[in-house]
Amino acid sequence: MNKRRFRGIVQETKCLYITFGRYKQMTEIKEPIQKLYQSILHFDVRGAKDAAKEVLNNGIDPLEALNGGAIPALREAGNKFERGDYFLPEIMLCAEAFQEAYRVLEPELLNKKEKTESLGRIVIGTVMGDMHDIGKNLVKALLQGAGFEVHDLGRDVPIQRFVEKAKEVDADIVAMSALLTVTMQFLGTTISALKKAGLRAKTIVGGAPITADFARSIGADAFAGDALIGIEECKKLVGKMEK
Ligand code: B12
Repeated sequence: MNKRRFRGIVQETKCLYITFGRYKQMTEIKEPIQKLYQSILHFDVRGAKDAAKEVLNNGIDPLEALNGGAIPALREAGNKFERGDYFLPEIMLCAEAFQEAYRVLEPELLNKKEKTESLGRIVIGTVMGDMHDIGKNLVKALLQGAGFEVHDLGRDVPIQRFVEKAKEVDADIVAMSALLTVTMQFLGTTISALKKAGLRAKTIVGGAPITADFARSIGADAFAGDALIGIEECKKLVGKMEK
C-alpha cells in the first residue's frame, strides 16, 4: 500500500470515530433519566422519586426528564397493557410512580415562569367519563409556567361545568383533554355547548387518541399532540405570538 492511500485510510477512520462519537453523545440518555424510565415502567414508586431528585441534583431540565424518560415509560406501560403483559393494577402503580416523580419535578417546572403579567385566562379539564389527568396536569403546569392564569376543573368534568366556569372567569381559552376513544366525543359536545352559550372563549383539545383532523371535525380552534406545542398554540389563540 502506498503512503497516500495509507494516510487516506487513517483520515477516513478518524472521521468515522468522530461521527460515531457525536452520534453516541446525541443518542445517549442521561443516567437519571434512564433510572426514571425504568422505575416508572417497573412500578418502583420510591425509585421514581429518587430518580427525579437525581434529575434536579444533576441540573437536568425537568422537561427533558419528562419527555425523555417519564412519559415514554407510561407509553410503554400502555403498550404492555395492550399486549396483555400488564394489567390494570400494574398501570395504576406505573401512574403512581409517575405522579411521585412529577411531584418532585413540578416546582422546578413552575419556576420557569416567563412573565409576571397574565397572558390570558384558561379553563382546563379532562372531559366527562375520563379519569386520565397526567397529561392535562402537565399542560396545566406548563401553561402556568408560561404566564397564563389557569383554572383547573380536574377530571371527569361534566359539559355544563366547563360552560359555567368559562362564563364565570370570562375565559380566553377552554382547554380539554381526552384519553379514551369512548370519551373523545365529549370534546365535541362541550365545544358545541360553549358555542351555544355564546361564549367568546377559543378551544384547544389534546390527548393521546386525538388527531388534527378529529380536532378540526369537532370545530376546535386548536389542537396539540404534545404539551409544549399546546402552550405555543394557546399563545397564538390569545394573539401573543405570530401565527
Ligand atoms: C396512566 C394510564 C391510566 C391511569 C390514569 C391515571 C391518571 N391519573 O391519569 C389509570 C390506571 C387510572 C387508567 C385507567 C384506564 N385506562 Co388508561 N392509560 C394510562 C396510560 C398507560 C398512560 C396515559 C398517560 O398518562 N400518559 C402520559 C401523558 C403525559 O400523556 P398524554 O396523556 O397523552 O398527554 C400528552 C399529550 O397527549 C398532550 N395532551 C394531553 N391532554 C391535552 C390537553 C390539551 C388541551 C393539550 C393542548 C395537550 C394535551 O400533552 C401531554 C404531554 O405531552 C395510557 C397509555 C397511553 N399510551 O397513553 C393508558 C390508556 C389511555 N388507558 C386505556 C384504558 C383502556 C383505560 C381503562 C378503560 C382501563 C380499564 N379497563 O379500566 C381505564 C379508564 C378509566 C377512565 N374512566 O378514564 C387505553 C385507552 C384505549 C382507548 N383507545 O380508548 C390506553 C391507551 C392503554 C392501552 N394501550 O390500551 N389508565
